[in-house]
Amino acid sequence: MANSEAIEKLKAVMEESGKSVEDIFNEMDTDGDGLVNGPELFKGVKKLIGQTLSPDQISMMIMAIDTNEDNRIGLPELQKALS
Ligand SMILES: [Ca+2]
Ligand SMILES: [Ca+2]
Repeated sequence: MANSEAIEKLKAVMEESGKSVEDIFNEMDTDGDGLVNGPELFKGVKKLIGQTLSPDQISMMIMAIDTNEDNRIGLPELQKALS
């Protein structure tokens, strides 16, 4: 599965469940530090869309979403990716 597909699926899950980007973000940010890191994204994608991504796919997805290059996904970055 390509990253863009994972992002599209997240969007679909969000729309179908009536969740906001913020809800999705908070579900992924399990340690509550306001950023989603690799392991959190891996678990979040697995939980939300039922897909197990490889570490490479997770890195690529972070690179695609991460605009300030801190290797973490912030809420504004996820909002941009899912809008
Ligand atoms: Ca976190
Ligand atoms: Ca970032």
